Amino acid sequence: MTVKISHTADIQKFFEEAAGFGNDQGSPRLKRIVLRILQDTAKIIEDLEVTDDEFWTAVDYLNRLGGRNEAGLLVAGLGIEHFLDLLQDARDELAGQTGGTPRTIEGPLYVAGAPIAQGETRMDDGSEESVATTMFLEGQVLDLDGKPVAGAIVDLWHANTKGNYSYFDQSQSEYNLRRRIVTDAEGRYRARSIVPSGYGCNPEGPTQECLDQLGRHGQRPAHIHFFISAPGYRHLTTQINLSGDKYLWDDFAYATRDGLVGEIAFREDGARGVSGRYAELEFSFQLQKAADADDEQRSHRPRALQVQGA
Ligand code: MBD
Ligand code: FE
Repeated sequence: MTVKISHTADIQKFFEEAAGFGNDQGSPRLKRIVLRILQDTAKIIEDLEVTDDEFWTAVDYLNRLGGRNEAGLLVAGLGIEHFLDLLQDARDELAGQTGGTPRTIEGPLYVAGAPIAQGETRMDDGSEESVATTMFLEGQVLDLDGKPVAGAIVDLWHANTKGNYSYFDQSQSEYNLRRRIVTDAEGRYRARSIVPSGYGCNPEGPTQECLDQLGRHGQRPAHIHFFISAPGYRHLTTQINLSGDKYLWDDFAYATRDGLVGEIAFREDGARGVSGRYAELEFSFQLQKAADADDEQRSHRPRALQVQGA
C-alpha cells in the first residue's frame, strides 16, 4: 500500500522550516524555490514509491555529474534548455515580440573573450589542415525590414572535425574555432573555417549514462553557435545546424528548428583559392528591435572565460 504523508500539516511545517521560513535572513526568492523543490521531491518519492536505493543512487549521480562538469550537458539532453526557448517563444508571442531568426539553445560550451575581427576572419588554427574541409561561412545581419545592421557583433563558436570544442578540449589551441566578427557597412560577416563534425556526449560520462537508461543516443548534428548583438537590437542566441547530417532532426539536445538549417554546399572548382574540396555556407540573421537596454544583453548564465596564456 502506498503511504503518503507529505501533504500533512506537520510535514509541510517541517519543510518550511528547512527552507528557512522560520527566520528573516537570506533570500525570500530562494526560500520559495527551495520549499517547492522539497515539496515536489517528497511528492515524487511518495507517488512513484522511490526506494531508498534509488534515492541514494540519484544523490551519487548528482555528485558525479557535477564532478565531471556535465550539469549543463544533462539539462540540454533532457530538453530543459529547449523548453526554456519554447517558454520564451510563448511569452514573446503574447507580447507581440515576434519575427526574425528563431532562437535556439546556447549549450554548455561557450567561452567568453574570443578574438575580435572587423568584417572577416579565419577561425581555425590550421592544425586539422590534412583532415578538415575548408568552410567559407558568410552572411548578413539584418533588421526585420531586411536592412543591414552595421557594427553588429557576431560571436560564433563550433567544434573541430572530432566534434570537440577548444578550451574544453585541452589539446586545441586557445580560442580555436571561436571568434567575434564585427559586421561591415553592409551588415556582412565572413569567416574562413573548417566544416565541424557533430558532437557526441562522452560515452563514459554521467550524461550518457542517463541517456543509456532512457534508451537514447547523445549525438548532435554538425552545427555552429551564434550570439548576435547590436545596439538597439534584441540579443539573439542561435545556431545553424547543417543540412545532410544524419542527426539533423534527431538532435539529442533538440536545438534544430525550422529556419535554422544551413544548406552547406560542397564545391571543387578552385574558385576560392583552395585546392580540392571545400564548403560554402551562407546564412543571414534577422534581429528584432530591443524593447529596453536589458533586451540587448545575453543571459547572465555563468560561462567559461579563457585566461590568456594559461
Ligand atoms: C554541444 O556542442 C551543444 O551545442 C550542446 C547543446 C550540448 C552539447 C554539446
Ligand atoms: Fe555545440
